[in-house]
Amino acid sequence: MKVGLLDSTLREGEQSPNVSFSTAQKIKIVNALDAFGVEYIEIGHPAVSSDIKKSISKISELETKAEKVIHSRALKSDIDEAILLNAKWIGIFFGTSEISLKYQFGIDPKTALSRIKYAVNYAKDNNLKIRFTAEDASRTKLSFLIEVAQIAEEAGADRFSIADTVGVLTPDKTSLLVKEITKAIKIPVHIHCHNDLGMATANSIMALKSGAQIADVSINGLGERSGIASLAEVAMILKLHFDVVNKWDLSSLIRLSDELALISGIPNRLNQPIVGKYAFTHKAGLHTRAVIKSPKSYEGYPPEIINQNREILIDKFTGRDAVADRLNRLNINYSQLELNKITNDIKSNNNFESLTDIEILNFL
Ligand code: HCA
Ligand code: CU
Repeated sequence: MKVGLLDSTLREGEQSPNVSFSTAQKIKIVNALDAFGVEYIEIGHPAVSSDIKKSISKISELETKAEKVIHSRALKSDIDEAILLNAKWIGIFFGTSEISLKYQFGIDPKTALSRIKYAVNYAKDNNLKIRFTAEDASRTKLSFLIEVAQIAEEAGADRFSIADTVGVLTPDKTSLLVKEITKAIKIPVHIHCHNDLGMATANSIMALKSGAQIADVSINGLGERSGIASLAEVAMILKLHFDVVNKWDLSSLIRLSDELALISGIPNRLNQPIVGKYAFTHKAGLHTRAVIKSPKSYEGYPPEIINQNREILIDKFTGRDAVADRLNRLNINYSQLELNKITNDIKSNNNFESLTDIEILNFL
């Protein structure tokens, strides 16, 4: 499958409540994303604030393998800012649903089409590469969305992005939508999925499977409200289940995620898929016994791929094998009789927290 990722941690991610990155933090994130290997990095929307504009100007100077995209409304003034910042790629967005036309712009569909055409034309005349996004595409009447996509293509857009701005798509609806749009235009299609129903990752994967070429993601899925699709999830699924050739460094995912949790102040859930502390922690006696024999028993993929730790808890759920495994790791000699006794003692201990090595040794 020929696909790629656009990371929007610096733009969409910074729209998370109470999150703001310093320029130094943004530079660190850009370098880490570039080392990971994402194909595009959205570096911010200059019109939002003067400090965002300053950081975009600094980041624009960085040498990266990834293409950097500057975000912009369909307004001459926004596009001019991007030109002044030496943008190569601009991401122009315009809300196309009836709700957007009525409440955001107060205009009719014909006026919307002419604004889109003007903005894309203007950016093209200034030699920018353009990704045009139909904001709220998922709630836009399909016939109008197709008109929008075709006008954007005609006016010179290089890419067309479908935004599920309020996260209402399902995987089957995403697939149908992407198929209709890819049939109607020749330029590559992108997908931007919000996670309001917890389906951003599934929808992004379905979009790529149905003909979209780039999926928008952010580290830890940060973004407005419940955020967007998570980089770790989309990248892992593509690597495990699809024949992707991209050279993404999966082993850096945990570090990226931990660092972002720290600087954003938004921690991962402990049981977050892939990057959560418990993603490879085994507890029930039956599970731990099987995992000690073969980790595959209760792991869908090996944690080693992403430098994640495997943990086997010792508590009242524990069986003899897990205790023996832990004692062996600690280089402790024991008889079968001792092992039985420790296991029984641990199982009758009602503490709900799992035991540390020291606490286990105290049972000897
Ligand atoms: C926004 C809305 C947006 C835009 C996506 C894009 C969305 O916060 O400006 O320009 O590609 O979800 O529609 O994030
Ligand atoms: Cu968004």
